[in-house]
Amino acid sequence: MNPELVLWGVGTSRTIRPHWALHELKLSYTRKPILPRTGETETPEYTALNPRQKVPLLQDHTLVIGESAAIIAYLAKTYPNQAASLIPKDSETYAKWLEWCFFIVTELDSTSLYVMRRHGQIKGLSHIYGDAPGVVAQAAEYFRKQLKHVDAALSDGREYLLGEQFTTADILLTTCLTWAIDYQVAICDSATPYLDRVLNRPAYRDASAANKPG
Ligand SMILES: N[C@@H](CCC(=O)N[C@@H](CS)C(=O)NCC(=O)O)C(=O)O
Repeated sequence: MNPELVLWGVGTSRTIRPHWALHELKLSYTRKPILPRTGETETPEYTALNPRQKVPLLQDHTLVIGESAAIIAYLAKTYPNQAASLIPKDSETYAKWLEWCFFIVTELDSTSLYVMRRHGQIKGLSHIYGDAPGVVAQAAEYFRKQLKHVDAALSDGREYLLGEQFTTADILLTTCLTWAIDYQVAICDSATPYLDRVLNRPAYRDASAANKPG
């Protein structure tokens, strides 16, 4: 299938994920730089596409797909190229990839960082969802506890989360690590050289530019 890709959404740790995957896979796409909580996700045009009124969202011909982790997994499966496939081929590594992706999205993102975002004061949305300093402190502590599993994996010196291959799990992990740093949550030691490696990927730099509003 020839890609005809349109990506909606910029400006957040979630929206950069599909921009990054698209750049890794060297796919050209139309960028729709709408932002959350500006009313842009609530227009009739966008609501018809995504009744959940969230970004990011990808259109590929007639397919419409939301959820950042699902979008990048879809792109990886559908549009691998010789330089990058972003998804493991053999079934054992594929199973571990699935495990890491779900772990990162549920434990690091939704249960920890997003709770801090909703209820915290640092770049947070407590004016909408309520101020809850105790909950925010617990979420940060929980993030640090869950990060020990990442630390244990990266401490064996592997280049990427699944070994030698850079995958969408690295995109998810990196965006959670930079998000945590932004919230002044200390990350584990092994994540520092890891971040140096992944943040220097040309596709990441291009995606950061593409993820900027405007
Ligand atoms: N689990 C979803 C979360 C999407 C999400 O919450 N997006 C936020 C921006 S990061 C949004 O669109 N918020 C709009 C709103 O709440 O009005 C994903 O990873 O794509």
